Amino acid sequence: MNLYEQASDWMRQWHDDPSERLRQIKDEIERTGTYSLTTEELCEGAKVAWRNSNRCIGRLFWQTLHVIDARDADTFEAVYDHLVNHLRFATNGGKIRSTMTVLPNEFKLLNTQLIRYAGYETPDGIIGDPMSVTMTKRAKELGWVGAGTPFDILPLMITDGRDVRLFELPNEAVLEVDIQHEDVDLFDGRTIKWHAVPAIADMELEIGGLRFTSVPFNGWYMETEIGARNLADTDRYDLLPLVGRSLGLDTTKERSLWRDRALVELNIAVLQSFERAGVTIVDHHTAAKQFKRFEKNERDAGRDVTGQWSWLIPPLSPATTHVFHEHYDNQIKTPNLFARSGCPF
Ligand code: HEM
Ligand code: NRG
Repeated sequence: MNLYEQASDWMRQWHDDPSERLRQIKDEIERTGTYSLTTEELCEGAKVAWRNSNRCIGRLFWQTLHVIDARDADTFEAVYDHLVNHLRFATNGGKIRSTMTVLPNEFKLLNTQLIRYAGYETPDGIIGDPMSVTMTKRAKELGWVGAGTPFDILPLMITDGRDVRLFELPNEAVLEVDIQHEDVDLFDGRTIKWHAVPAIADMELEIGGLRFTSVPFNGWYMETEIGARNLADTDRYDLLPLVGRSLGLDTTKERSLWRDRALVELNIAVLQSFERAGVTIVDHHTAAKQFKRFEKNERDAGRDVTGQWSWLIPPLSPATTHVFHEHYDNQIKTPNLFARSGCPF
């Protein structure tokens, strides 16, 4: 499809009578080779892009996305201000709001998420998040000096294609939650925490054939993302052996299922801690039920539900949710969110 056909496909999805708008777009494409979206078209497109995100179990709430049109930001400082304001608005003291900020394509973020913990290679192994080792090296090359704790927040790295500039996030804009189990000290006195807001910064938004390459967005966490992956994976914080020992489990025999028991208690600790701190989080059973309502809503609206099964199933007790027993068609509809096409480094 050429650009006009893609524009036409999108305008027909939501305008009752798109003919006048399509005439304008045709004219604009003939004159300039491209066209621009109104703020309303952009905001609606972003919501539909979430609705079409096949890997996302949180899509019931697609209509509640807050979209901030920041396409007019024209300096590094303006971009940085928008990003900090995004985090403040989205965090909302713990009552998390699903938010997307659309920045101009001239500026790109090198970060994969607005908030990520650094990972340092040391002779005694990695300190912090192993997933961030490359990003941390890049920040250090640019002059950043981290404190060296397991939970140092990486600075934002913003580029305009020529320069890369570093910006520290203000502490007050980054809400964090101490992870503590109500009944057991799972971490032998160590401080383990996670940030409240997952804010993906490395995906591109496509609407009507146009690509928006700097569109950080967030919702809230499902507990398994933290408790069954970030803190548990052997190539992330790898905490299951410590948790297993703290629970007094026999970690010498696989058939004691100590990993599985440790995983459940770690996920309980994540849920209890976020709840205690007044920070929005969803457990995987509730998320699956919400996703079932989304599937029904979509069918009722006359739309086919698309999904990517291997991403939709939760990594903890998947077969206890309906998602595991369902088949999903992974057809890609647009508008949608796509992995970043070019490397911004
Ligand atoms: C992926 C939950 C909001 C778009 C995911 C995943 C989960 C999830 C559990 C899988 C992540 C993984 O395995 O790493 C939620 C919840 C939300 C939410 C609980 C609460 C409101 C949003 C919003 C958007 C979105 C607001 C976009 C506007 C996506 C996309 C992916 C995804 C594009 C795939 C990411 C990738 O390919 O790496 N979501 N989500 N989600 N979600 Fe959501
Ligand atoms: N697993 C990643 C985050 C991926 C997206 N998850 C969400 N998205 N909940 C992690 O940081 O653990 N969201 O927009 O809410």
